[in-house]
Amino acid sequence: MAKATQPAAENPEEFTDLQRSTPAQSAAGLPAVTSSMKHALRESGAGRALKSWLGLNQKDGFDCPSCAWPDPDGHRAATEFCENGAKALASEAANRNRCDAAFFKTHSVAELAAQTDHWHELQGRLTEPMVLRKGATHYEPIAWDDAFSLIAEELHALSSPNEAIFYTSGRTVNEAAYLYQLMARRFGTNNLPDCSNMCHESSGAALKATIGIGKGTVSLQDFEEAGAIFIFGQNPGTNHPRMLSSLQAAKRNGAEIVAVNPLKEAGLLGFAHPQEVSGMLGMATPLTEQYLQVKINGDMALLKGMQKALLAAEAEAPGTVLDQEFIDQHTTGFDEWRTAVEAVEWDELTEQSGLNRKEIEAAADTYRRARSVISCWAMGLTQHTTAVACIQELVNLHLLRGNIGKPGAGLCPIRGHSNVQGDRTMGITTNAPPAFLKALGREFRFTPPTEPGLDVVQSIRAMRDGRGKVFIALGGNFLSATPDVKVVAEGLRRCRLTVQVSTKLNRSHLITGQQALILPCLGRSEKDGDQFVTVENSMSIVHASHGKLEPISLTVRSEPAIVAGMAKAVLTEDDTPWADFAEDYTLIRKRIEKTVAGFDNFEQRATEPGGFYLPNNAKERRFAQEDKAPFSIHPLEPLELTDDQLVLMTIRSHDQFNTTIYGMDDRYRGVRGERRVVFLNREDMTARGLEPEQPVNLTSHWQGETREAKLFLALPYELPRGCAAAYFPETNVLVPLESTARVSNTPTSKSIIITVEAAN
Ligand SMILES: Nc1nc2c(c(=O)[nH]1)N[C@H]1C(S)=C(S)[C@@H](COP(=O)(O)OP(=O)(O)OC[C@H]3O[C@@H](n4cnc5c(=O)[nH]c(N)nc54)[C@H](O)[C@@H]3O)O[C@H]1N2
Ligand SMILES: Nc1nc2c(c(=O)[nH]1)N[C@H]1C(S)=C(S)[C@@H](COP(=O)(O)OP(=O)(O)OC[C@H]3O[C@@H](n4cnc5c(=O)[nH]c(N)nc54)[C@H](O)[C@@H]3O)O[C@H]1N2
Ligand SMILES: [Mo]
Repeated sequence: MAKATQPAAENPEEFTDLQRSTPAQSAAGLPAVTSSMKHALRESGAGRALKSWLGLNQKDGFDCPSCAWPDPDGHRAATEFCENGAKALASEAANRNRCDAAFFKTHSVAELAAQTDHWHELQGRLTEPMVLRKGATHYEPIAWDDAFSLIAEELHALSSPNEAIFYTSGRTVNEAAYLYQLMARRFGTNNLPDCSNMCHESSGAALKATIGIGKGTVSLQDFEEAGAIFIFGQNPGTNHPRMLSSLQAAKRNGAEIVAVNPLKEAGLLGFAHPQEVSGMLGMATPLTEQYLQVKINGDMALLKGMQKALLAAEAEAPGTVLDQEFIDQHTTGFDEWRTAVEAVEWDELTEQSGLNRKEIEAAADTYRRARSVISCWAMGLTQHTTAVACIQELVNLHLLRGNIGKPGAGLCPIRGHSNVQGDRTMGITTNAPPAFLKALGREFRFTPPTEPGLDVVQSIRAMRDGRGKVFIALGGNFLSATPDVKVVAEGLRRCRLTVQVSTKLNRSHLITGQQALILPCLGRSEKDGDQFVTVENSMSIVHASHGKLEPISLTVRSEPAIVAGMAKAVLTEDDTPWADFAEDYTLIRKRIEKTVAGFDNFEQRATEPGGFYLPNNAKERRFAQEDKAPFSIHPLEPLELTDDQLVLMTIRSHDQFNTTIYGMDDRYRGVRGERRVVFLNREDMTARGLEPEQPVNLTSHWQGETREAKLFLALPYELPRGCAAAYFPETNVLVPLESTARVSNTPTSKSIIITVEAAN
């Protein structure tokens, strides 16, 4: 049982069955449809699978639990789903297997911890509340009320409310999130870390300081009107497949598309629409005009290069390139900023971006020629030390030609989890705006704490150091999703109690505090009596979601009911009607309406077909500083590497949703049957004397510390020299806890400095 004591994400260090083929040149089409069917049928009966698909993203149906891409406003095809949405749903609807009391009686925690993430995924849904008592080897059943009493007892035993940590993952619906933050704040803490801390926190921080709102400014309509679309550090073919239909439509309307990515991702090269005949037959629309294979972390140099080229073009033909009226009316700091950009040398920019001057100038030219430009980005920009600065360089680029707040233009951070943006709107944040805290205090007659709470990285430190003693998670898989897994495991084990509100088994149920609870909840696809819930998508549209499937068991509860149950047990002096909230979500929505801006007439507007938009000042060109957006000045900050070091980005395969491993294939990249692979440039392999498929060990280097992940198969792949890629969460052991983005404190999961050695 030596393995079981390992903090897991690095386990098991065994190979499965690698098969390779040529990477794909386009995404979706028939293979996507057949692949979704395969997953659905394996996990549940044909009837349940079909029913779940029919309810997905329809106007009276439920919101897809996979990504946060919005649904089209007008006509929806009977199958408005994508391959990976279907997989997410198949996973949630799974009813072949169950993790019930008998399951936990058969398998000890140690035994379960030695299994792979993929095996966990195949065990089906969690169906009843379970407790792991002090010193026990197995989980055993516990009544809901006893579980809530245990939580109350442990929370009351703390010497300060700040010893409790309330984590949220981004699938949690608005109503549950609202109650959860209220409970934490009434209990007395702002310790509300969330998955966003590891995800788009850098985007929020960058945008808030410049355009005044931490969200994007575009709608689906803008995609139809865009003159050009730039896609930085995002792999939509896998992670936001429904975005491909919008890109295809944009392209047909004449938009030029530019991709910026160290990897040639199939979904950025071409798209075969599965709902069109030509797409089904595999005839793909080529998507990108220009594909810039930037070096990892080289985007800032590229963006500065583009800015420099635009300034030069303006100097050559004054009045034709920049939108001077916009700059004068809506921005500040242009002159200082221009001086700083002009001073940067081209050599530095080409060296750091890995692109030549012609390529950069061509990208600038596409930007200049377009009447309106949208820029999209995801984790390729947000998980670096300089992430916030880099995103602000992108804002600078948009300010130059007024590409914010006009049709077909804007900034578009593509969110991850389906309701991560909604959770923030509901107050899941360590540092809530004073106006919100004030409204909350007034509505519920208490004084909310104002001291900022602990984010993900700070929470890990607190648990490691014994300052965080009770850890409660509303969804997610904290152990496997966070950096420096061994430290996280040590921290969780030090806790007195860890609590997971979850749909499916994961490692955070297996590396626990001295006592642990599993509280199983309904999935979004399931009926919750006759109640509905609400969510907010990546484009600030709030809408209702109605579950359609029969609940997996009668002993699971909804997320709002679980949070209300906990709160009622914990906050005994409190007159908040927690039990009523659990019975009737309209009462929660009334409170949201009274305390969160933009939710007037919430109940009615939520049920209108398609929902409603939240207000967005940036769209009206009312920005951060007295309605103006500052130009931001940032120095270039290249990563310092020695000759033998590479930069590793940790990315998602096609068959996973974050730490949930649906399958072992990464179809578009031509890799099947194996996840322990590392993609390397061929010449970097030769320089190290490595053969294709040779087993290697990875060592990360951070301020004199090293971390190891053993046994990966080296695969030659088309990516810039000095760059490497491997899958998350297998490589999270390599991410140093203290290596985070400036300002946002997001772990630098895309800039890990490593060396690669042959394993023997
Ligand atoms: N099916 C599926 N859908 C998902 C998820 C999932 O796991 N599976 N996860 C959801 C979540 S929470 C999120 S946040 C999103 C994530 O969506 P993505 O951000 O698309 O996910 P990653 O796999 O992390 O991909 C990052 C992309 O950035 C590129 N990249 C890495 N470093 C750099 C860099 O320095 N510069 C540039 N320009 N590019 C870089 C990589 O090559 C890769 O293509 O997807 C959401 N949707
Ligand atoms: N190295 C590296 N690390 C990363 C990243 C990376 O790119 N590289 N990406 C980061 C990003 S962008 C993110 S968002 C985080 C993700 O971090 P998390 O959100 O914490 O992780 P997930 O894997 O999405 O969580 C999956 C678990 O959520 C539970 N779950 C699923 N649906 C529901 C539901 O409806 N309700 C409830 N209560 N539970 C549910 C299931 O039990 C499942 O096992 O990981 C981050 N970690
Ligand atoms: Mo994310």
